[in-house]
Amino acid sequence: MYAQMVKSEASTDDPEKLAAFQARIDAGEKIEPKDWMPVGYRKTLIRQIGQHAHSEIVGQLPEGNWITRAPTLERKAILLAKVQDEAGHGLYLYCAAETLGVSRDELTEMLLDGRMKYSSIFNYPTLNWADMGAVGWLVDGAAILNQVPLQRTSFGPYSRAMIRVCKEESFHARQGFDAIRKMAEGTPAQKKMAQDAVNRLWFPALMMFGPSDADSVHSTQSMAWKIKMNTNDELRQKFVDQTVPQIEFLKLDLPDPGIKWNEERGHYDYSDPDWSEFFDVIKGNGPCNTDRLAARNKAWKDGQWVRDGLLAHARKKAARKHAAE
Ligand code: FAQ
Repeated sequence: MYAQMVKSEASTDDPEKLAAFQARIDAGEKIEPKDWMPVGYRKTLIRQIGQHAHSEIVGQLPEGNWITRAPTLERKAILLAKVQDEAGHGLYLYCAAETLGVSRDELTEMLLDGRMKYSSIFNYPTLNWADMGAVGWLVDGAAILNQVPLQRTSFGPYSRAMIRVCKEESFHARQGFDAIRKMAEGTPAQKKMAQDAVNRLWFPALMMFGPSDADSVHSTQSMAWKIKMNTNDELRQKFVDQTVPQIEFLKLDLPDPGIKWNEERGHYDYSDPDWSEFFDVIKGNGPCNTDRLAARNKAWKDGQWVRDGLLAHARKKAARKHAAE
């Protein structure tokens, strides 16, 4: 259905409509699902919102893995709430994508058979409890920096979903910082775990913002359409500038010897992540890609009877209503 829809729309991209559409974007108007939109705008949104939704859902796995091993009841309750929130974020985003004419089932199938991506960060393992702090602090911290500007994105349903998501993400980042702070201020062994978590997750967190601007395929068009509000490197720099003082506050060592304050630029210099590793991970060759997709495929298969039951119930209800009319 999605492929057919995109094909049938291609002919409508006439220059006058395109110019009028761009004028609406430039004037800061929101585009709503029933408005005319260029086929590329629709496709880009489906790709980005879909990938974002998948990231929220797959992103539950590395943390969900630690719910049963949280060190206290309080930490367990917090982590459980956070992981549930991520499921909710996925649902808001799938709903926003559905307004563009693609179904949640289609999106899920594209994730499961590898046609759609999810964030590279979730292909790294979470090895100890300090990783739960580092994920909340660094990964949700990076996600927030990307998502706050997206509250102003041009597509109405995406923008509104982001407003709800951002409220919860702030709590996620704070609980992560609190958990890592406890470890960093703890016993030497706990401090070592915190340092190890930061060292391992630093570069994968930087990669979340996407390839360098020189290698970003979509940024120019997406920014013209206000599907993206900043370049990848702009947000990455913001993340480094915000996070380095936090690492220093925690009295942990900086995870990159290249981090240095640059007076002239008014920003921290830092080393680039290993971009060959990034491209390898998004091709499916990261440490956990196979496990993550296997877990999602299993969940989809195991849930078939629930979907069948719900559909049968809905059909029965509709038939009863029809008979009564
Ligand atoms: N991972 O041309 P660009 C979260 C791909 S939410 C995988 O620069 P674009 C919350 C990109 O798709 C995290 N692939 O792409 C949470 C493209 O490939 P394609 C998710 C990546 O779209 C916390 C190619 O590289 N957030 O974490 C990545 O303009 C804790 C070229 O790149 C969002 O999705 C990557 N990191 O910019 C949940 C935010 N980066 O499709 C649970 C919305 C790039 O042509 C627990 N998305 N690629 O084959 C965006 O802002 C953008 O899509 C970017 C990428 C900035 C991610």
